Amino acid sequence: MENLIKLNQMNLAEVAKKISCPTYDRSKVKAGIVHVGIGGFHRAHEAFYTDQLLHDTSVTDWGICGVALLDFDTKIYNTLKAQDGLYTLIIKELDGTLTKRVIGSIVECLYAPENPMQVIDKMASPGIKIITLTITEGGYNYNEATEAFDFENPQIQYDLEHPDAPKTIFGYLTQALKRRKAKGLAITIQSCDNIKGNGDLAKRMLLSYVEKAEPELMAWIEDNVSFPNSMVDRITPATSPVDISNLNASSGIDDAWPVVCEPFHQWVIEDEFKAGRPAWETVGAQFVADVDPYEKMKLTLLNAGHSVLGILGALRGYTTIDEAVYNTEISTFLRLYMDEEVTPTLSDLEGVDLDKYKETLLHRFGNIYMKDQIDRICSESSAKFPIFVLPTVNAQLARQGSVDFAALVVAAWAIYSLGKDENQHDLIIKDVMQASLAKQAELAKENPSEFLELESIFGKLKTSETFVKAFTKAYNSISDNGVEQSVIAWNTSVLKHS
Ligand code: CS2
Repeated sequence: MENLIKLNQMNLAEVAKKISCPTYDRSKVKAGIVHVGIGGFHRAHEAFYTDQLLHDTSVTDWGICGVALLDFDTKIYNTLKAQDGLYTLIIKELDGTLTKRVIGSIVECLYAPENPMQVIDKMASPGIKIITLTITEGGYNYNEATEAFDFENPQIQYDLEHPDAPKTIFGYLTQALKRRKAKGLAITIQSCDNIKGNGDLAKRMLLSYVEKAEPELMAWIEDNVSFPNSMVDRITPATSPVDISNLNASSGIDDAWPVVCEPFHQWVIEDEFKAGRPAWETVGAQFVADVDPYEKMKLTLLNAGHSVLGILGALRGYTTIDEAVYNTEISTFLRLYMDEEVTPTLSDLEGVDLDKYKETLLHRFGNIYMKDQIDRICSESSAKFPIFVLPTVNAQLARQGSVDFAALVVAAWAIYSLGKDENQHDLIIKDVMQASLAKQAELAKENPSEFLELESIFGKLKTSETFVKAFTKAYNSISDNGVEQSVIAWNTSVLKHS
């Protein structure tokens, strides 16, 4: 297309004639935050909140330095670098309107594989007060079976041997903290991943590594580094080529990688910041003493809800989440799962209208303009199920509540792991444990509970007779009758009693 204006700092005044842009002076904004993991979610969430803050107030010391940590992140780094950290956020409203805005809060970008020391120095510099992380659920290197840090991971072993050129977040943080200790500079490390007690886990995993790598840092970290827990929320599908071409054709700008998201956004954070923090509450974040109830609610209802729709929908041959929602049997199944199995485990949510929350979730999932990819939702399910679904199963087993709906979802995942949907089309499975999942899925054809042998996912679940029975029944039902008929049978079994 001709005459598109490239989105970058030099062209910002021209771009601003076409699309809403930052009006604050970006050249005065200094990075006070290093953020690791500059994927879509960070750019739709923390960077969005921070952009609003820079907009609405006169602060200049809370810009973001975005770090691409993995080789895999080359493309996003190159794109953001070429655009001086600028990108368009496209909010897909429920009525189909697109609200577009150029976000300016990422004022620096670094690519760790190219120059690890530059990243360590940046993390250790006095201007940086917070390091935030979106490194995915699997990124914390936690092994569900041993309930501990996974020292077997070859990358961790590499980092222990190459402290000055690490590859993992643990190597980077340890070296940065070593330098901060020498300068007496406290800091906050804030996880923004979907994990219950994300700050606590980040701390526990980091300390496990530090104890081996630099034990003399342990006491200093206890006193000088805080790890607030937080709940983060905004559905952010992967940007599609159509999103990019529509934006550029309609606005006349050339943005190589905009981000698309839903209008809803929420951020609940524990107020534990060792070196100060931005006033994110002025732009809608909530600071609370205990984030646990919010996180539990979000992970077990929203994220688990996604996995339910994703796995069942994938087997039915759907490609987007809204397709699964508009299959009323599947959405009824989801609602019953939420009501019958999740809600009884969420007893301590003071002041939250759970019914309204669940209702809102179904509307959010049903946003037909989002086209949220089922592939995205099902990817890395081996890291997601232990956080999103299995805590509900364990809590229900402990209180002798029903696990039938959860068991059907886990059974559907076992069948999904065979790699074909119900129309015999290949499924694209992206999972670091794909090989083991496929192997157990094959064995499960003979004996369904073989799938539960994957201890790093399921822990001791295979020893629960109740769960194994429910799982086997569900597995056989899906194998014999398909997802739709099974879901109908499960729904009916609850509805006829109510
Ligand atoms: C999704 C999340 O990855 C997933 O499975 O459930 O990415 C979800 O969209 C976000 O957590 C929403 O806040």
